Amino acid sequence: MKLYQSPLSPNCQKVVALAHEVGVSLTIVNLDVFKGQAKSPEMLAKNPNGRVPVLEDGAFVLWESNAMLGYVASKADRTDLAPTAPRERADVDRWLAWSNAHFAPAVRKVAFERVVKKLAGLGAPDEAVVKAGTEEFAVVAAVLDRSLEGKDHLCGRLTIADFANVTYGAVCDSAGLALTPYRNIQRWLGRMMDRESVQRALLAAREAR
Ligand SMILES: N[C@@H](CCC(=O)N[C@@H](CS)C(=O)NCC(=O)O)C(=O)O
Repeated sequence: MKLYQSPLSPNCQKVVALAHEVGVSLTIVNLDVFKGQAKSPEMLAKNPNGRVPVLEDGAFVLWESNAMLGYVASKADRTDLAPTAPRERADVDRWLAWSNAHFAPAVRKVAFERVVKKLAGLGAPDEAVVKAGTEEFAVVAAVLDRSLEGKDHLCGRLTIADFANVTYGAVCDSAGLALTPYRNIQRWLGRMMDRESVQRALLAAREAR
């Protein structure tokens, strides 16, 4: 399988981490999204959204990182990570949707202003956006923290829901989003970041900086 990606993107890192976790081999093609490489005619033909990641498995092309998590887990026959029983599946789907709709947008808002702009030479952070993102983050982090009470993983045991959220959790520190008030998130994030699969994905990202 081939993954078109940007190493700095949490959406790409989560797919790489899961692939390491389940032993699926990925051929990585790095694109410079700041130079518009995700929006070249060739890439737009693969993903009309002009974004990464894009996964190619033979003639099958898939975009949306959380869909990729389900696909990669299924290819590896890991129904423990992507369950099929209706309620277990729905629980995992809930956290995939929540990540896309709430957690990722809040973290991304602040990370873009404070981390990406610096890396890409896009000027100073817009403090109004940072403030709005930080307020959004406080709401979603409280939800995540409460949901992790008494649990090692989001759905009770390790699933793709943890992979969907971990790389956004991992970016909080460098974005200046403090996790100190959220003890359950800290414990869960520490547990996830101890996994070799996650470490390998994040190391590749750091090396690319
Ligand atoms: N919902 C999509 C979001 C993809 C996305 O926003 N990717 C960003 C990198 S994290 C991107 O390609 N940005 C480049 C651009 O918008 O030009 C997913 O989860 O795959």
